[in-house]
Amino acid sequence: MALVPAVAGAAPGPAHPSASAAPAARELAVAIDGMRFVPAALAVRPGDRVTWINKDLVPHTVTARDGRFDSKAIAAGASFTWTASGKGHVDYACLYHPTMVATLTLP
Ligand SMILES: [Cu+2]
Repeated sequence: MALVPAVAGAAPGPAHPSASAAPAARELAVAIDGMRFVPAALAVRPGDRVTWINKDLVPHTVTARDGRFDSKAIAAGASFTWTASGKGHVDYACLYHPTMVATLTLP
């Protein structure tokens, strides 16, 4: 009876995707609908274009608490676009309706 030496497994590991270069900027949309920002939390990258579309029948604003952007009044059916920049959390709100709050997060 021959002893067969144990052979360490040599299965190849899964292929790793190569690290990609900087991703392309994206077009992202946030609906203003029913007195809410949808989605209320959104991860963005510098260079992404974020467009808020007011689907309500009353005007709203998209106003960053740190002053990074302020749409002024967005009429019913109108929109506002901001090109993302900076870092960290950007809390924003509607100046007319203080319960309308949301956040963008940058890396
Ligand atoms: Cu509002």
